[in-house]
Amino acid sequence: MKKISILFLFAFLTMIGHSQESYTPSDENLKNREWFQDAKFGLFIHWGVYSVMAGGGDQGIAEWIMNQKRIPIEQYEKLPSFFNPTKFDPNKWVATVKKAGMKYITITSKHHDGFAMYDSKVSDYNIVDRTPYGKDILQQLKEACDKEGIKLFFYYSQLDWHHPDYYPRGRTGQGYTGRPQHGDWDKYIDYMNAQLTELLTNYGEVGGIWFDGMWDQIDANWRLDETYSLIHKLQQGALVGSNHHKAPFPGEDFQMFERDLPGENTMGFNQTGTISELPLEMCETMNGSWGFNLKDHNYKSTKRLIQTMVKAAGYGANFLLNTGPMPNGEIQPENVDTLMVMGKWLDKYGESIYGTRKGPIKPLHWGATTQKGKTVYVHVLQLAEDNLLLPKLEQKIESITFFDDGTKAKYKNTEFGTLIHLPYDKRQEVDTILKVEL
Ligand code: JFZ
Repeated sequence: MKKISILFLFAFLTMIGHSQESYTPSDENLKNREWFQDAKFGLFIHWGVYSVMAGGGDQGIAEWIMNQKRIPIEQYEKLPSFFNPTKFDPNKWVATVKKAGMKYITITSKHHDGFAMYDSKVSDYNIVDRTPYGKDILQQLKEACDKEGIKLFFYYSQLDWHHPDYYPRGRTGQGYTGRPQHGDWDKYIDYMNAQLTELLTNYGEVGGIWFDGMWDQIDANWRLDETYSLIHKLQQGALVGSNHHKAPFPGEDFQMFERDLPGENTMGFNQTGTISELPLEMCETMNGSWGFNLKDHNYKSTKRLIQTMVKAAGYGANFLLNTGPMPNGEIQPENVDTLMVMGKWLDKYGESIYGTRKGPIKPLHWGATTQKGKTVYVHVLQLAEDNLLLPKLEQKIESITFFDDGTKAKYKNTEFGTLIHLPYDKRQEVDTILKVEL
């Protein structure tokens, strides 16, 4: 009798184990979430045949050019025949990533234009079958990443401006593409799941899948449960995240914020404001575009980018910084320069970022805190006053020192918090870091 009920219980547990509604991440998945939170800094890569158009002389987001310029599929399909990145050197990319202090790469496997940057057997609308280059970018990059211990994540767009069965259409890809006004939605989801199966089967262990595009029609029947189960079945450790700008759905392993710090909504995308208990990640552009844009030279300063990374870390969030490689396969020199400056900063101050979690004080106008064990790193990013009032901590402070020279900081505990004296000659241009020992 006991045996039978245990058997039933087991059968029941395996059943619910496959549904993401009651998703319980595997041990491997939980381990990778810790790795992810320790990693803190990654490179986002938006690369596709759109890079050939380099934004078309507009300041806009260059990977959207098909939709912005209303280019019919029949014409857009010529772009792959011009795409020949003879200077693509995956080892060079990975060397740059390492020097920048980044621990992982997230690259577009298929963006909204529907073009696969890898050797897909499900559709010939891919880099191997349609371009003179004829080689699988993802495979080469994965090999280079494996050699250097860099994890590789795949961005995948659920939204598709090319596939006829992406029907009914959503907010974008309407009217100009030349697709018939009918289609079989479920066939499209099957196609997407088949491509995801390729991505999770043919490239060894991947970091995870970074979904985007659900926002095109948030209420469509995406069959998320099935897709997320599939991914977790194929690779238990793979982390799933989605840029739907909503609170995370069951089956997701991290939450992401697009061009905003967690909880902020300067872009107008992130209305919900929910910050979940999952690992967090914020993605950001270096200029205004994700894909390579020849016209947009409005680069953010390294000071601003480092400060954003620090604030993100103060929320416990990773910083996924984007570059859009050029059609010849090289990363823009301006972006490489930025990455080198960030890498140099991290060489010196990485201890206060890598392996930390959000600190006891949530980011405030003056900066942010991160924490590792009994050490709290107080990052002072901007302060006009002579003293910083650090809000009261739960634990007693044993000592406060300046990160740069290890000298003791003068401080006084008050009823509002700890008043720390910050002499001007101790201040750093980007981030004055104090080490607070508890
Ligand atoms: C999305 C993509 O559209 C974009 O090309 C890039 O890949 C970025 C990382 O993610 O960005 C969005 C998402 C949602 C909207 C606009 C851009 N939106 O809701 O209008």
